[in-house]
Amino acid sequence: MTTSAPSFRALKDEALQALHSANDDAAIEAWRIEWLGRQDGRITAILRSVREQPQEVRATFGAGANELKAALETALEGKREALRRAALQSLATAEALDVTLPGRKRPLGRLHPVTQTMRDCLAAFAEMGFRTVEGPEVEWAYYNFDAARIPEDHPARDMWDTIWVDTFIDGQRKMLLRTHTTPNQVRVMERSEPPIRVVVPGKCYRQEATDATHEWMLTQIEGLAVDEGVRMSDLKGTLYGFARRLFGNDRRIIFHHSYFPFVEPGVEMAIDCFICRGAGAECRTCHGTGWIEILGAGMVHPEIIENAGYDSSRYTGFAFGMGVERVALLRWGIEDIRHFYQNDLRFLSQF
Ligand code: FA5
Repeated sequence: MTTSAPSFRALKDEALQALHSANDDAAIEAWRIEWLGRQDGRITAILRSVREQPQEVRATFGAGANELKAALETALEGKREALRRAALQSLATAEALDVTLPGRKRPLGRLHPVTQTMRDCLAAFAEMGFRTVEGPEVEWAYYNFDAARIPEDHPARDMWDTIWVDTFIDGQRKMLLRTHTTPNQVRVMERSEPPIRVVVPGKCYRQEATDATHEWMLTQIEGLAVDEGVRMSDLKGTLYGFARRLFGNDRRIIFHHSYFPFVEPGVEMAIDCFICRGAGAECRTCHGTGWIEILGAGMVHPEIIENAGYDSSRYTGFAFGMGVERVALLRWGIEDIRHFYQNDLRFLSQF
């Protein structure tokens, strides 16, 4: 093949034009193979043919061919660089930050009002020397009922009240979602020695028709104090102290007699109704009584003290079981307990 100097220019023009219209990596690579490929590239073929040129033009031909190769290599590098820059440019545009846009608000979470109330209650009892411990939510019928002197035929055991776990042991259901935190009285006494002063918070479950003051899932705090010489007046003093701390001095409280198989005597403590202040016969919250019950309490039954292995002539104790949702209703003047578990942020974010 003999190629003259002017045809080098034509080749160069042709090559550069082809390179110009190659606009991605694949097209550029195809161009490189066509022109500069080591095996069959067109420039490589020209360089191989230098030897075949007549003596008198060989030097000029060789120089022209090398110049053409160098020009195409430079153009190739330039094209690659231009493509890299264009890619970076479009990335910069696509991912550009507009620093003038207003920031996106990240809402802060907060504790559920029942959790806040529970912590405040536990703190009030901690100040009076009560340690917080916990017990299981799925409980044995033994601790929930038998050990608390709730006999087989007690209505609290009925399917209507209790949510049983469908596991049969000796043909009977023996596990349940605890209906109260009272099983922890026995659990704590089994593993410790007097003096005892504990509070046990936790969720409880009952098959309950819900209304403004009843939910089927409720949170209780059980309190237990056992020592020599613990008296009913200690129970009342502790609960008065708690009520003042949570509700202030001007809130009125009342104790009246009640029956729970695990205490003797038993009481209920109620706080004056914040909605009707005792004046509303139709009040949905207190049902016209003027009082909202927040807890059951009493002196631990001597039989339970004995069953724990303590001498009931030496040791006495008091216990209480408080509904935390009821306390939360009262402190914020909420008219319906069911708001707490409907997950409506318009309600929950007010606390
Ligand atoms: C009990 O659960 C006893 N274990 C309390 C107790 C403990 C008495 C220790 C004596 C000694 P009662 O079912 O009354 O009792 O519930 C206690 C408190 O839990 C109530 O005063 C109320 O504040 C709350 N409570 C009960 N049922 C519900 C319910 N369905 N929804 C919301 N709160 C409830």
